[in-house]
Amino acid sequence: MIQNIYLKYLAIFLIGSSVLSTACQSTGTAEVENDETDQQEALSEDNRFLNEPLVTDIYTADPSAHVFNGRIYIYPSHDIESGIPMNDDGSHFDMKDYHVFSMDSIGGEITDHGVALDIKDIPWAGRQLWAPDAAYKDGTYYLYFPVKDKNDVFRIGVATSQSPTGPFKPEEQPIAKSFSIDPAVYKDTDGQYYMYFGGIWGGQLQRWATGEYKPEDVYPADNEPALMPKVARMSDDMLGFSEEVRDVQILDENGEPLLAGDNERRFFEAAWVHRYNGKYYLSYSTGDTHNIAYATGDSPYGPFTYQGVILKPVLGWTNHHSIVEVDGKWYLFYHDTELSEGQTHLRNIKVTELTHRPDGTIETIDAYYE
Ligand code: FUB
Repeated sequence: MIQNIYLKYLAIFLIGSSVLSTACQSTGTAEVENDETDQQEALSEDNRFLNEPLVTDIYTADPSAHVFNGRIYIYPSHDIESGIPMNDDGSHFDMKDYHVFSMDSIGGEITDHGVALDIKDIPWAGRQLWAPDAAYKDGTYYLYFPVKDKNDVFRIGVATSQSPTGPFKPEEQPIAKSFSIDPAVYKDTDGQYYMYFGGIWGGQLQRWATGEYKPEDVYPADNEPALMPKVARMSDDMLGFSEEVRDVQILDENGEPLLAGDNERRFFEAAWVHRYNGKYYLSYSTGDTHNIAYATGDSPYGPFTYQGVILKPVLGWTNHHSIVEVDGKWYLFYHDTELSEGQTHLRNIKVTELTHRPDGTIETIDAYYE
């Protein structure tokens, strides 16, 4: 997950130059000290963050926001200092529990409801509780979460509660036929629920290209279609899939799949779906180019056609978001690393308004202001 040289380019970005995205390739740890110096300088020169952290006493990331019974609930990752050195598999993201937060309105006081699920209570879990999501159906709240199993393979689990804030009781086994990371569960207007998931690199999606797990990291060539996020309709009991997992196609303006070498636009992780004016919007992180991008389509299964960038790179390496409507306005929940002054694995959640233009396109958000 981490590519240290990004910090150097981030400093350039902060003082007004463009991010050199194609240069964001890992060169190991030799440049860390210089990179950190650059970032400190960038931070001290001009603190121009568009929004403030919502939570300041613990580190939080990957915010999945929902409105349940008129209240806003946020289901984030809970970042901690793991002491594990950074690597491209994201081993330093070694999270152990989830907290749920709530607010009665955007800008209102935020409540931390404490630990909602602890890794020690998940019978099949090994390590690394990554980005979760939640859903509600028929009186039960469902928390969906990715975690490595005891063989170090990411799977997606589910836990249930009668309360949106938990505590959540995990099922004994991961969701059958689930794999990789970043579950996002979307409820369609007809009452059907769909789970989108997947993430490359540390998220292991590339290991499932054949439909079975292979421990080698094999990626498509640059001129081949990129790895796509996955989708499956949820079963009535919300504890599993009711169909085979499918690819979600993301197409370019010519109707061709985005290519693996199209790092500026192709899917990396953090899929999210919302519906606006009858269109389905699939948004996601482009990972090593650090955007939240989006594509639109006419069905929850896609295909989706690439449209543009919702959120430009933030302070930190990862970019991960959710989009939710609250009282007729749309909001983007996201994270950056303002509180930890740029430490990639110590993030903080934020929220900002999102605007759909009359033609349905979304205004690009810059997480810094001029
Ligand atoms: O928080 C751990 C991982 O970092 C998430 O699962 C990814 O989406 C990235 O934000």
